[in-house]
Amino acid sequence: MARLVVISNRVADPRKVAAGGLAVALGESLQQTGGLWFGWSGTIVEDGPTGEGELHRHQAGKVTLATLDLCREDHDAYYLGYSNKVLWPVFHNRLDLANFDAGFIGGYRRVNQLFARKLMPLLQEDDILWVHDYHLIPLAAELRAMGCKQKIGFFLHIPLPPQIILAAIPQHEWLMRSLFAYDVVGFQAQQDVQHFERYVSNEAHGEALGNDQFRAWGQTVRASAFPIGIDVDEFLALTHAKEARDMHETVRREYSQRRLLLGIDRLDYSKGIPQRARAFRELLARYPENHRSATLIQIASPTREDVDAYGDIRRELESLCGAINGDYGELDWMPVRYIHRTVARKRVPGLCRAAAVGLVTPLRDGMNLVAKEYIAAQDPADPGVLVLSRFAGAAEQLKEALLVNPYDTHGTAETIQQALHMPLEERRARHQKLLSRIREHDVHWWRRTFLDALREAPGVG
Ligand code: ADQ
Repeated sequence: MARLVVISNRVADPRKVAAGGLAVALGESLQQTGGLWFGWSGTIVEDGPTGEGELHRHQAGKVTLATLDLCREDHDAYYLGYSNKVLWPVFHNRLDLANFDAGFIGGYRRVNQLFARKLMPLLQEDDILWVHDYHLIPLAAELRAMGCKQKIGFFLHIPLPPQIILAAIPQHEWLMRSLFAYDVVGFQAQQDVQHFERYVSNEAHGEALGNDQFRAWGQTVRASAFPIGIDVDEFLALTHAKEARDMHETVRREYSQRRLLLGIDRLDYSKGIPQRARAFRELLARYPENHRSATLIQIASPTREDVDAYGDIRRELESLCGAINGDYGELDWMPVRYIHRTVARKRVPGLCRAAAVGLVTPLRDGMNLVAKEYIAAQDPADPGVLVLSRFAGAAEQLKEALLVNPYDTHGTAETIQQALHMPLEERRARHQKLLSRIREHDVHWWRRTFLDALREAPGVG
């Protein structure tokens, strides 16, 4: 079978149990097939020349990790700038947080060109390449310009916004045109494919040819939804392992008289954490029966702290949690436990299992794997209830969750109350269906269907 080459902004040792969507999802996949994983090393070279970077290679089991240093100027424009101040906010419908500084695009192009230049000599003739996420949209176009004939697939982990929002990016046409240098473009949800189709027909004056084939700018690409999943068996094994059981025990003991609600996220404005806290406050205001009982544990891991909007969300959340505890707390009960930290991955299932309600309420999310992890961690005999935002890609699949509009504080509070009072029979029935859905479309299914589609693509060679 052809060697798999994965390219993503960050590279993680697939043998380590790391926190973070992509590392979790791809690690095991690469380890199984063997191959090359290429990306930024995480090292920033102060005062280094732009468009240059030293390449490092490590062997991690069957996988070669090839990583590249970036100089400060390139890193700041490519990563902090264009990726995280333009593409991330706009793709999550947050034009208000976007900064269209004209200086960012140069760094973004330069780093994509650098990636292409350093990757080319490492490629073998029958490799297949799988590029990940918004940092690297133009990578295939750069590789093709250098003569790369191998099949190249792209997977966007975040949502594709509607045409009218995408068009706010000054370089939107260049970005979308870059996607046509790939053989297969994968999105998380059907809705993203619809946005792609609208853009192609209205903005690029192209057309949908049927069978997920799209034509524009004289090129054809396949674009389909490949919703990412988790490794359900691995997560179940983690759930039953000692660390998770100990965590479960500790939490159960500490909160023995309480009903727990749990949120686990990166502290990102897309995750709707302040909105969730407000819905929880509304629950306490409307239903005093929950006083001294309902307790929200919110674990939010630090992320992208060099970007201003992340400092703002942190301050907002801290003051909100403080206010809720001040208004409703008692000497023997704090309604919100807010923890600004990453929990060890081995403990996450224990926390999930102890929570009567899982709150996954992003304002916008490509998929959201926490929703799937919460389901996998439940005790089938007495499962908790998942409250899920309709704006997460996961909502297209997880229809038996209680879906909410996270902007609607009142509606979300009502749904949380419903979740807290759901009869056991209904909880079991919903959980059983949800579990079979995440089993059917797990991470192995995702990898297989994407790579099958890429292998079957006609290719340019
Ligand atoms: P992320 O936005 O990072 O990923 P998500 O899908 O929620 O989001 O994955 C986060 C992972 O990190 C989960 O495995 C979760 O358990 C873990 N995690 C999050 N916060 C944690 C914490 N405080 N402590 C410990 N572990 C924590 C992007 C997209 C998503 C998409 C994924 C995968 O934004 O929409 O689902 O990629 O494609």
